[in-house]
Amino acid sequence: MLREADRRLVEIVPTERQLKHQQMEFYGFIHFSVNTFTDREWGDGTESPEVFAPQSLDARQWARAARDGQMKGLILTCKHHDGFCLWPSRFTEHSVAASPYRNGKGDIVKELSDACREEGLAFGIYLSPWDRHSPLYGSGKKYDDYFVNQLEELLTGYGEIFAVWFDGACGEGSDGKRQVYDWKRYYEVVRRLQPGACISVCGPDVRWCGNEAGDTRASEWSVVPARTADTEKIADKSQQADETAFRERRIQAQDMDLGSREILKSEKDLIWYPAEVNTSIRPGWFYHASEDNQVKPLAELIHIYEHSVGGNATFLLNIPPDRKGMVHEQDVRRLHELGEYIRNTYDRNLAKEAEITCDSALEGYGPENLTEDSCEACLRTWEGVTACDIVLEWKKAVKVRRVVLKENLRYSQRIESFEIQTWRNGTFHTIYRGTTVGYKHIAAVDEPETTRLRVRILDARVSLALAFIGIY
Ligand code: FUL
Repeated sequence: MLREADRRLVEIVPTERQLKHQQMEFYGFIHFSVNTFTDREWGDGTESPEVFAPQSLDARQWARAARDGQMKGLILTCKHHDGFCLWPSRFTEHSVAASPYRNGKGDIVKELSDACREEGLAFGIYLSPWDRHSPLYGSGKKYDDYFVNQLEELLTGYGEIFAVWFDGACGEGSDGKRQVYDWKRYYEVVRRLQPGACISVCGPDVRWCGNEAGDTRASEWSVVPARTADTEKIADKSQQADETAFRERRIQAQDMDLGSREILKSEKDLIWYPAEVNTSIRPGWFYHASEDNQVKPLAELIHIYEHSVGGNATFLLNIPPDRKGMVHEQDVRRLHELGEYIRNTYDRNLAKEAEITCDSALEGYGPENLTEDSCEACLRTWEGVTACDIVLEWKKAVKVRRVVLKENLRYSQRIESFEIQTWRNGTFHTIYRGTTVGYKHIAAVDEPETTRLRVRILDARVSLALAFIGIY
């Protein structure tokens, strides 16, 4: 049934750069700085560069571990809140150039960006706007100039950048001064120098999911009120002090629903602003030897992966290198297990072996398009047809553990509710109920044997544009 109010919702679609970013699905965070050596989470900016002394740093090892875990890119904390730069910035002395690392000749941004390219990974940068070392912090334009200079170094010296991650954390300078960031200017610099890069968190392209514990929303919408991208509000909700409790906090109840019809109906301005789920493989963002035995269990990582990538979000998992400059063997092993799980689980799409029919697809946009995983071909229905049945039938019974659905985001995000059913004793039984689909929904089911599976789309906005079905 067509609801007139839905029309303006489906007009909101991703930019090409947002679409490309969403297809990155799963990528890694590298937190590495003086904190690694002082055993802290937030440095205060007084650390001597002398402490920064990794003995056997191997960026190739980080990139290989990430690739083995099925990640498609890495984002490096080029400068964290402590202000220490992992590249020899021309605008400060507080960098690797003043450290014992490679006798002051090192450049970790270069090492990692090269390693990423060699391993076929995309490379992204994290540059903390909050800088506890710089005496310019809190001075207004002077600090902005400093920040922009550093941004320019990073955006011009290291090849293609896929993401620029601006943190919303805290913001107080050493003497209590606060900097009012010139976000507009920062964004212009990124757009000018790296037009393909998404600006995440305190930025217009990718939305912080609202917690650091890996918690996800059951219904994650990418069409949300424009005010969700307000940097002041993002900062308010970000970490205010260095505390474990914050890292463990889950999404607050009042932030669970960002994009239902109910929420959007009174909102004037809407935007496409997809979520990214960020968490660390260990309790902390930085490496602490005391956490070597607290690497997240495989089951937990699989859960987060399937509820983020498979819950209409991207997944940014932090893997912090240790003091030697290596990703610890426990983390390497866990990444390998996760990668192996993903490779094995999603290897053979049983939908390709089924006959697929749909009761209400448009001509030229039929169910035969559903096994090709792309935004080019898709299944569509007439305007006003907001429900449909897609039936898959096999000659020989199959075991089903995962059902993957994807919408064609070029037509926005439409599905509101669906069910998955299988055939038992002559009738269909519901084995799964879901709400949103968006980029991707992974449904975990446990169906021993079936010859038929039915995906029932029960409600959608205006019409349907389904890109893909995967049965595993
Ligand atoms: C937070 C920071 O304060 C943490 O140290 C970490 O970088 C995390 C990804 O973002 O806001």
